[in-house]
Amino acid sequence: MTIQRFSVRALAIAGAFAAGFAFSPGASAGPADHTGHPSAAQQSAADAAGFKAGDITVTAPWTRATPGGAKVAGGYLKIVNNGAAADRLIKAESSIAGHVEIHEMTMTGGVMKMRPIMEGLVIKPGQSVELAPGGLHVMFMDLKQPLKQGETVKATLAFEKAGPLDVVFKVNALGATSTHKH
Ligand SMILES: [Cu+2]
Repeated sequence: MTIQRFSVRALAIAGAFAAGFAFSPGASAGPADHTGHPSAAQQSAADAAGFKAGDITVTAPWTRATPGGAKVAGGYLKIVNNGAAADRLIKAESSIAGHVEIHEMTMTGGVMKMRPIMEGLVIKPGQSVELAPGGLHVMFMDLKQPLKQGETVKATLAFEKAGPLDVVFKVNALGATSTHKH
């Protein structure tokens, strides 16, 4: 039931993307206006606080710019479970990808291979799971357009208990290995 409800909502969200809604963090440095839009400072605070649904908080989602013709891109983020029960990341969707998988890296015969986690990614109560290069990651498959540095990618993560959670991935430079910028 949870999955069905998520799918309906995700479709609605994908439609909103298609309508051309643009997300531009830090585009304006002005003070908060009176139209209800967050100021740049408020947006930065929201980014720092992360994306929350129920007991789940997701922080710092990022991906990489893709070379021309690339059809896949990895997505990285940290998931914190502040609840008293385990939760699972069971699904992810984005309008920029034909589909999105949750992958882990495994060493097989000395070769690192990616494997979809079909049963979902468990986040134990009071613990966090980091999706990072070389390990767990979200995989955007069948990319519909190249990812460009400085842009953002919207996606919806679905948790078994916390439900759907809309997040925004920052697109870092081609070859970037972390979110740190100095
Ligand atoms: Cu992968």
